[in-house]
Amino acid sequence: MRKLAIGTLIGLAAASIGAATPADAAAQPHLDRLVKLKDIRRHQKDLQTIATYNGGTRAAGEPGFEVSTKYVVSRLRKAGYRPTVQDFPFDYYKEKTPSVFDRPGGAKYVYGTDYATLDFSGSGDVTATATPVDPAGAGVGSGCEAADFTGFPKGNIALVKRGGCNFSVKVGNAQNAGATAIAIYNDGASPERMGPVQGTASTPWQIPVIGPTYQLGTDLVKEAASGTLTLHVKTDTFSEQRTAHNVIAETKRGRADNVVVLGAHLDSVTAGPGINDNGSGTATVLTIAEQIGKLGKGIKNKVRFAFWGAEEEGLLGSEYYVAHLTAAQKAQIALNLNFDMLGSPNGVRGVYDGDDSQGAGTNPPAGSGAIEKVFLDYYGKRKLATSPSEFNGRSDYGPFIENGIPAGGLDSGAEGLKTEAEAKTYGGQAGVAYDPCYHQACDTYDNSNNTILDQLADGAAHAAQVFAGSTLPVNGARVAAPKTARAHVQHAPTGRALS
Ligand code: DTR
Ligand code: ZN
Ligand code: ZN
Repeated sequence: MRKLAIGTLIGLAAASIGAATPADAAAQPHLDRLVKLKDIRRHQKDLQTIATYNGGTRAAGEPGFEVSTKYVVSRLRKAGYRPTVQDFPFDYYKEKTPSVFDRPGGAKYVYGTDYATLDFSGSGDVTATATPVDPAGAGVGSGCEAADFTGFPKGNIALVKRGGCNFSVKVGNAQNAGATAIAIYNDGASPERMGPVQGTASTPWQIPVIGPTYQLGTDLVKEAASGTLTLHVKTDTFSEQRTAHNVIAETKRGRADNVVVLGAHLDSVTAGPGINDNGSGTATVLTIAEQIGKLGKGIKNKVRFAFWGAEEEGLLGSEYYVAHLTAAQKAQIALNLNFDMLGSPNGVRGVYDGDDSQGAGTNPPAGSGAIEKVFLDYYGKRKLATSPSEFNGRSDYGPFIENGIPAGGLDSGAEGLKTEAEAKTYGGQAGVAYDPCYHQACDTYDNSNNTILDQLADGAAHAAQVFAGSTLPVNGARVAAPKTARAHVQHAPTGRALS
């Protein structure tokens, strides 16, 4: 009998961190079992339908995003929440027709193979002499300093090498110097930096901005340096300010001063429906929201669900959200969990490297390592291998960690290539992208590894349950101290204030 009681307590310790009583343990269902793949796939199917009937995309500023927002709001209401919709402005951009790049009377370059158009390129039809700008990259990068354009012949097309500063800095300097177009070619600094430059110039510009491959760019620079090179660039783009939204909802139960934020971005890129990126995270967080009420008194800390808008435009929704919190509201957030790309077809089980054990120099806020450990312990127990995912801020946890809020999360990989070692561990194909449909039209309902999606959703649900119960190892918050002790803490504080 006694032995049995101890056994129960040990079982409990795996699901929660301290402070629970055996009575809680008996009542606790397991959220990872309540969050079912079938429900996640249903949401993904609905998001696919929304995209299919709205021009094939759910990108911010498009009808497919507006309908996706309404979908999440209505599902949350149905689940008993009172969701709020937070609007924010952003610069909408689209390329109306694919750009043209050629040599008058000569070679025609292939869009998507030889070059790409950068986001926020202006429109134009320019035939002019090409001038290499600081091709050796003296000082900081090529075209990063206004001085790089000293003597630049007004009206010419600037040939600039990638690297050293944001694309927008190079474009701004070129435009100021009187360039009629700018080609920012790749720098060949790594295998991923050989192809066409697919990037964003951040804000709308007047002049066309294209990104040739490393090979084409260096060839053009050579030619321009040894004689006169005439190029033709034509772009047809559109930009205006539009409104995007975050959808936020939270549990009624739980401490309001120690909130666990679970987030996923709701938007896709313009190229496709975004059912893995990020219908998978959206559907998982939504399903957790639908099921978490079954934990009842197991919810000691409020759980807030966030469906971010315009992540693909540069984490705009999460940035706006964090920037518009008061200092007091910020202090009430215990941690952020982020779920972006959970079902990559050639994926891995990635856990954000919150303690930077890989030595990437990411300097995560204290507590992020404890979050990582909750995921690692969970998969360790299930004897499922995981891989550290660089904690580089490339998704919506970025604005949280920048504000010192500990964060963590899961992902199955994006455009990176699966290694031989990963193929041995997880199956799939080495040398092929984790998600071969990343940011493409083929990121549909069928673009999913349901085994990995199921396992990552389990981990997400487990972590949500653990932190709804206690965030003690992450931020030192102790759930519901006994009343007498609380009264004692309220008077006669000593030493330095903590908040
Ligand atoms: N932010 C993602 C892609 C992405 C790239 N690296 C990571 C790491 C962890 C999560 C996501 C990602 C996108 O939405 O495109
Ligand atoms: Zn994406
Ligand atoms: Zn994403």
